[in-house]
Amino acid sequence: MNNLTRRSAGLAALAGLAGGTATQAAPGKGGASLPPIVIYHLEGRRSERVVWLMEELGFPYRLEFKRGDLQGSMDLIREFSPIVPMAPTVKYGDQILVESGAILELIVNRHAPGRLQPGLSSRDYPHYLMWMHFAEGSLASRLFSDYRAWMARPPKERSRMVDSEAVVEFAEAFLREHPWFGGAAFSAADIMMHFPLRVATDLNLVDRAQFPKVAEWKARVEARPAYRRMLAKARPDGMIGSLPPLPQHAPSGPRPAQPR
Ligand SMILES: N[C@@H](CCC(=O)N[C@@H](CS)C(=O)NCC(=O)O)C(=O)O
Repeated sequence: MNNLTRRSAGLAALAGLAGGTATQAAPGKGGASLPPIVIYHLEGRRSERVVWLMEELGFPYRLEFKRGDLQGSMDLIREFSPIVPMAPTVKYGDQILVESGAILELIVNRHAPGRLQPGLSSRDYPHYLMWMHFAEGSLASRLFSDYRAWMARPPKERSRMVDSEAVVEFAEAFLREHPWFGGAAFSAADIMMHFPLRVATDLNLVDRAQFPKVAEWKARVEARPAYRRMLAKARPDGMIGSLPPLPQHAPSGPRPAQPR
């Protein structure tokens, strides 16, 4: 596909196939005014986090993707940002941004003070910040490295290292004590944690039945009106192009003892 055809595909996606535009809303009280936001998106992938956040906040955005066509959506991203084509890629005013966690923190901190995160001096804030970063830094990274390794060679026993089961168990243990990943209230940390915790069970990396608190939390966040609006706009035909689940997850239970 040449550049002109790609551009036409992009325009077609914008005109007809791409998701909707949220209603205009003023940024949170005391927040800076929001520049135009364009979210380059892949259905069912991490870019949903940004759409979901904007829906929670009632902030305007434009969504760019080719409905039902992950490759076509990827081509739109590549055309816009060839160096590191990833979803999400966000046009924030005239700046191009990647990394969903950074994008969420930027929007919340700069444009929605006091919303979707605990107060800076609250007891919940350190946990909130930890989960904001744990989602990609430790959880998603371990899930996908286990997935690749286990696809190549199914495991016979648990790893001695912190594995998929250990990182999901950490989340389960936290949810035994707190209703949300930001502590007392729903926050951007719940938005960050949703994708990897969904992947953990959808790809059969862990045994769903072993993590009832995660399952109950997942049902609660997925019932939120903003999540439902995100689905309608950003995943209108349900999940497409899923990776195949593992035929079996690693045996569960205690990790083998560390070698001396
Ligand atoms: N840590 C990044 C990860 C972004 C990422 O890897 N996104 C996936 C989709 S969920 C992607 O773009 N994959 C395409 C590729 O790696 O070629 C974030 O949280 O935004």
